[in-house]
Amino acid sequence: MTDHADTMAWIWQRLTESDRIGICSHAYPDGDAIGSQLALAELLWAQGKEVILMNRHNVPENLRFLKNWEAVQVVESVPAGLDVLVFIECTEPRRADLTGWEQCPLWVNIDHHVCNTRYAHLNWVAPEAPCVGTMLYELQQRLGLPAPPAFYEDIYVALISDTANFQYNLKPNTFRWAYELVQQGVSAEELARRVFGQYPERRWRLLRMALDTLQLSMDGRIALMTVTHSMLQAVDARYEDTEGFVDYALKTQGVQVAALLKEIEPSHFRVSLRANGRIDLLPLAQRFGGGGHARAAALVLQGPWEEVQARVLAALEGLLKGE
Ligand SMILES: [Mn+2]
Repeated sequence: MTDHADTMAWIWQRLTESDRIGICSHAYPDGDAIGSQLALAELLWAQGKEVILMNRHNVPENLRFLKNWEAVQVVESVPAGLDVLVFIECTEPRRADLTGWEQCPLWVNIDHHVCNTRYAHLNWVAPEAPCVGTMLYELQQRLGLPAPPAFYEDIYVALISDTANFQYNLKPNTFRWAYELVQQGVSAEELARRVFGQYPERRWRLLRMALDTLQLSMDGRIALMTVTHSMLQAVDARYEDTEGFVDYALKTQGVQVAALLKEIEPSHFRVSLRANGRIDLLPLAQRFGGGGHARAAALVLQGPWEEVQARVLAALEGLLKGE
């Protein structure tokens, strides 16, 4: 495992030398994004720092129990006058979907995606980490930084979000971190219930419609599912309500790759890809301007549904044929 001790110490030093610190994450933030933003903020607040937390989109409803979640602002532009801007979980600055970031004099990039372009002045990229949250936990532990109880909860939520409650990204360290966080007083069952067990009814109405679209191709090795814009409107649902839907497609006997086509705006699809086994989705996602991890990647496509579906299917067939 790469030793990031110097990088994290250097980043922490530069942060503590700054007064106004901005922390942003990617568009449509998830549990790792929000948990990691709040965790880093807790460490900096403990040092008396001014921290501005911001994202392009709101905190998902199921995470609105985390301490200080209200501090995360929804903005289109990074405010002026920051000393440093930290990008959490952004493979490239444009993943944050914010303007004005170029004005900030110092950029810090903390991420665990292997396809990260190392765009910042200070880059800490740890593809071996199951989530960004555990990177920040390592920073806190190694530097012996004081942290409030909320810090450990934030990290745990990041960890269960990116592992889907310990189904993916499981290495020995994953369990060591979980063990240590529970030892710190984190209530694992309570947090799992909060994050995965309190969904609004509209999610199930949407899921029912989405499951109706499930179709298998290539002798059942490829599964495709769709959530159209009109489905979202029919149950007054939003993008975050589709979180985890693609897993149902993947968890079908014989399926090796699954795709969920999410029509966020008319003819504007965000495509989530998942793979079982040794398939690497990343090159495919990158060919379409997307990114992610080997077994979980995403991309954006424009066009009518039939066309988008045909392109995704052709790409996945090519992948399985080894083209
Ligand atoms: Mn992540």
